[in-house]
Amino acid sequence: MSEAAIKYRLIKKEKHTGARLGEVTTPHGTFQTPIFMPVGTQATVKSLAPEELKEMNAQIILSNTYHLWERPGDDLVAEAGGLHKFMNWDRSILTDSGGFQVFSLAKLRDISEEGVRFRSNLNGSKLFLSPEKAIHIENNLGADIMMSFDECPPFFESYDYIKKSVERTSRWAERGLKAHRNPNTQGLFGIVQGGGHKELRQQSARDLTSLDFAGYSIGGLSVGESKAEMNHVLDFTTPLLPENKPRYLMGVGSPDALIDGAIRGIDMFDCVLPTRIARNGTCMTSHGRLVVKNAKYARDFRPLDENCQCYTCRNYTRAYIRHLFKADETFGLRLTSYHNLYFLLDLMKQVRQAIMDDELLDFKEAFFEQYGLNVE
Ligand code: PRF
Repeated sequence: MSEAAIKYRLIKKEKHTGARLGEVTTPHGTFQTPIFMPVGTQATVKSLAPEELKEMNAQIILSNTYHLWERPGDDLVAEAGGLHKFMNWDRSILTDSGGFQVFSLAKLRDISEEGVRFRSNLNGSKLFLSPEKAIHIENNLGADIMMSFDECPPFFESYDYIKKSVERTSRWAERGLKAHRNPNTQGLFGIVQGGGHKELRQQSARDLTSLDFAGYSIGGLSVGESKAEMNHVLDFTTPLLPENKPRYLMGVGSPDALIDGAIRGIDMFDCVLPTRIARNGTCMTSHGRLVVKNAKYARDFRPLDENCQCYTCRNYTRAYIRHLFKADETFGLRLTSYHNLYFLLDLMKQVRQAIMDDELLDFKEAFFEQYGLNVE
C-alpha cells in the first residue's frame, strides 16, 4: 500500500458554526487549519526572505505553475532539485495549476476539450496547456499540494455555459488524476466550480468527490461577485465536501472573508491581497486599513498597529515607513509586506483559538466592530 502524501486530521468542530480546527500533514511538515497561505507566484513571496516568513510562522506558501513553466521552466526547477530546494523553502508548498492564471492573464484563449490555447503574457508566444501538461509541470516542480487544471468561468456567465464548463472541468480533473506520477509525495486537489448556481456546484462536487482527491478546493469565487453572494455559495457548497479532507477556498484573503470562510468550514486560504496592497503602502490593522503614505502620518511616531507584535511594528514608526515610501526606498514595501502577512497569519491564529473556545461568532463580532465592518 502506498502512503498518501497529504493527511488531514479533524481536531474539533466549533459548536455554533460550521468551522473546524484541523491539522494537515504533508511531506514537509504539519500545520494547523484554518490557515492563510502567503503567495509566492515567481518562487518568491515578493520582497521577503524565507527566514522572515518562518519568523512570522508561515507554514505553507503558494506558487504558480503557469509562471514557473514559462520562466525559468519546470525542467530547470527539477534540475535544481525541485521547488523547495530551488527557492530555499523547506516547509510545505502548494502550486496552483495554471488554469486560473491562463484565464485571468493570457490573451486570445481558445478552450477545447483537449485544453487551452493562448498567448504568453511574457512574450506573446503561442502556448498550450492541458490537464496532463499542467500535472506534468506540477510533478516537475514537486510541491506538496498540487491543483487540478480547471476553468474558472466568470461568476455571471450563463447557466448553460457554466454547466458545460463544469462538466469539462470534471473530465479534466479525472485526466489530471490519471496523469499524476507522484501520488506518494504530492497530493492532488480537485477544484469545485459552478459559479453562483447551486445545482452546478452540486454537480461539480458530486463529480469530484467520486474521485479520490487528497483535498478539495472551491474555485470561481472572489471574481467580482459580492461578499454576500460568495458566502451564500459557500453555505451550500462546503457541506458537499468530505469531512476527512482539507477544503481550500482559492484566492480569498480579506480579513472579513477569511473569518466568514472559516465559519463555513474552510480550512485553507491564499491571496495576493496582503502583499499587493502592502507594496503601494496600504496596511491591514486591527482598526481597518491604513494608507501609510497619507500626509497625516508624516509626524506620527506610532507603529502601524499598536496591537501588533510583528518585526515592523516593534521597530518602526508610521512616519519612518511613510518617509521610505515617499523616497521610493524598497525597505518600506518590505516592512509593510512583512506586517500585512503577519497580520493575516496572526488573525488565523486567533480564529483557531476562537474555534477551540467555541467563540468564533463573538470573535467575528468584536473583530468586525474594531475593523470597521458591519456584521450582517
Ligand atoms: N481556479 C484556480 N485557481 C484560482 C481560482 C480558481 O477558480 C481562483 C478564484 N478565486 C483563484 N485562484 N485554479
